[in-house]
Amino acid sequence: MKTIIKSIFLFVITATFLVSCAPSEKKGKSNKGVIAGNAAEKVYVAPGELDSHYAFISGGFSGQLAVYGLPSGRLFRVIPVFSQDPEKGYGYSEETKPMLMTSHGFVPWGDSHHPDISQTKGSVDGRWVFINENNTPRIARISLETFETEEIIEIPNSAGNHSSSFVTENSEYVVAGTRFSVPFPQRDMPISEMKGNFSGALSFLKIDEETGHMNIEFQIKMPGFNYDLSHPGRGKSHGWFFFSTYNTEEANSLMEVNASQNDKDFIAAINWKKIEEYVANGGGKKMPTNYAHNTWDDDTHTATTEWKKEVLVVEPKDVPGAIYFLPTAKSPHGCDVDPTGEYIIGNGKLAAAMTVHSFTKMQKAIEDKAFDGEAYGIPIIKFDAVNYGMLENPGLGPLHTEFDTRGNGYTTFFISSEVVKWNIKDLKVIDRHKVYYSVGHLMIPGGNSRTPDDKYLVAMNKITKDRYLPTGPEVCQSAQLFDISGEKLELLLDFPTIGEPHYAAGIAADKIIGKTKKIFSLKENKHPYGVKSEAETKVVRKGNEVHITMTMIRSHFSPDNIEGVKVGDKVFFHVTNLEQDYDVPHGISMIGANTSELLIMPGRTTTFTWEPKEVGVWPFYCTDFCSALHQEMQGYVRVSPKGSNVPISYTLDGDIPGEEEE
Ligand code: RUQ
Ligand code: CUA
Repeated sequence: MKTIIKSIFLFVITATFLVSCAPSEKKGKSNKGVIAGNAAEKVYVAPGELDSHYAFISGGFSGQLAVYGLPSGRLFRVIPVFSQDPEKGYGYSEETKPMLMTSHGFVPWGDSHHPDISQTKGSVDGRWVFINENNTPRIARISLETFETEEIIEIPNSAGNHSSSFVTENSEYVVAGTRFSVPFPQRDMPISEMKGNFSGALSFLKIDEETGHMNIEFQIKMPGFNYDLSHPGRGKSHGWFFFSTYNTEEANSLMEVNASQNDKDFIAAINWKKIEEYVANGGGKKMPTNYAHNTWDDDTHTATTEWKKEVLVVEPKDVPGAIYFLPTAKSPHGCDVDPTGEYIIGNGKLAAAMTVHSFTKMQKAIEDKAFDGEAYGIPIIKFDAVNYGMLENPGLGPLHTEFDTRGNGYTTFFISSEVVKWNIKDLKVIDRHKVYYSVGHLMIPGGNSRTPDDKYLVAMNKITKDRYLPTGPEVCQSAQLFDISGEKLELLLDFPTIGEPHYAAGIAADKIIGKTKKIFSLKENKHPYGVKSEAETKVVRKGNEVHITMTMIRSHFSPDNIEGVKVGDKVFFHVTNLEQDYDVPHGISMIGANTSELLIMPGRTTTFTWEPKEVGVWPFYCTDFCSALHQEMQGYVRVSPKGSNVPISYTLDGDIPGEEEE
């Protein structure tokens, strides 16, 4: 025990030393002059030109997903996913609130980690991005037509949904694996009795080919280890999924020591095709549960929550031959599969060497029953029978690996702050490059596919220190762009990111550009309060609710004068943007409304509520500078005392909307 504490202590000291000495090293290797000039040229996207790639970078603790261009590093958009976003009214408007519903109630924040783009035949296809939420386990699907979150599904029997949301090569499944083992199902029990009594759920969500809708097809009730990361097999290993584990010790306290006892943990290899077959033949048990499935309807512009009451649970012992453990160097973090599907790489963050397993050897070992005992009934394959080899002393603290099409892996090293390029076949380091500092994930566009688009590599760093102008105690989070087309890694650019950039997914821009949506068709607007023209606008009282059916168009609201509202009323603004032009949203906000503005896209209807507390004449206005007369885009609501008899009336320039034509 003592020696372990000591070695962890040393490990941390080394880490601190390396991080703190990095700046001077950087200064010695100044980036000025001709080289910097070349790098500048490589990232320069001239005014009016477009980037060649999209990068979708997770916001980590911001809960969102940010869209950048490569190579420029320019930020285009923050897509709200798991957190409320007042800028876009997401999670504030009545239509989007159900997106954030969970079995714990309305949860306004999430921790987003791993975006992954849908695939067809082993290549990213630009239809959807999936991203996991770690804290209140969920997976979201974002449309790459609208760049909006269309679906969020909660994952029951799970906690810390970290080994997620990776997609198989034909988008058959997206997975969710629990990082924290928990009682399954949840129940009241002493924490100290965790060992053998907690479980780790690995969930397989089927993706509908047409709509992208997710459905939890089955959950595998695994031993109570921590399932950290995962990647699908591809090519020859398609049909398998690999999950790294740590805390195979099943410790429940002082984890930094107690979960680092075993010299090896496992990569769990799951033959999902076999389990799929078992389930198709009636296998598995339906277990009662309760979770939210939130879907966005693009016709009604409204999200709804469906409550799911059961989940199909598969016990490993009931599907012999479907699950194996591959011993892997100490507490692996990343679990990555190369583009051919042959090599499975365990990034053992506490080990001196990286483990490279061979899929071919794994199959042979299974055939030969080359096992080394079992864990909870799951066979452990003999290390030598599955291991292709070790990458010895590549650096300190390996976390994640991505690949190019030329047989190379690129691994991040958190402690030694570098990206290392190595050849998988000969297990030899080819090049290494410092990053600033303490890199976590890295991304090569199409990196989780059979066809990486391997010109650029983005390193996502945890610490920035002296790289940017200081902004108080916290410096911005940051990514660094490398050119990997040559033999050596070339650092091109630093650019700041939103929140903590956990992971990213990249894709060539031309796979998306042609299909992004420009407007929502007003004709097809099926929102219950949607209207097609100003003539249909109205204000209706229902008890103490007042429903305003309003329109907006350059440069006025209709109606823009409303009377008859009383203190104690709940006022609903159902607002339709009548524009049918690209890039002409309007906004609306009301003085004192306890919610955000709405930002409404052309053809859309969106709702916010306002509960006036004071009598008076209160203005509302457009919040998005939409036209030369944007400042004139405004109106008034008259609020009378409770019990007053001012009748409901509403006008646009003295006319009563709806009566103009008569
Ligand atoms: S983690 S820095 Cu959430 Cu993917 Cu590895
Ligand atoms: Cu509409 Cu400003």
